[in-house]
Amino acid sequence: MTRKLTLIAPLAFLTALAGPALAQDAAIDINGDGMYSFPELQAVMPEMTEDDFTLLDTSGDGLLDADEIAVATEAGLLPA
Ligand SMILES: [Ca+2]
Repeated sequence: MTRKLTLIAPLAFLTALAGPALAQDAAIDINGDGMYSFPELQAVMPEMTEDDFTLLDTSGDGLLDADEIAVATEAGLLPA
């Protein structure tokens, strides 16, 4: 029992540490590339229009990277 706990504690610590780096939601980022495409976002937010997406995609590469997702999430435009 004690041995099991000593294994779990460091794992929980690592998970907490990795948390903030993983800003992307796996439920949205279907292909797991760490970025949101318009179809991926529209699948979970049907009200999202291509114009909305273009506003969020400040670099204009057609994908929302971690920085763009963070800005949109802070602005309340994407689910946290
Ligand atoms: Ca982009």
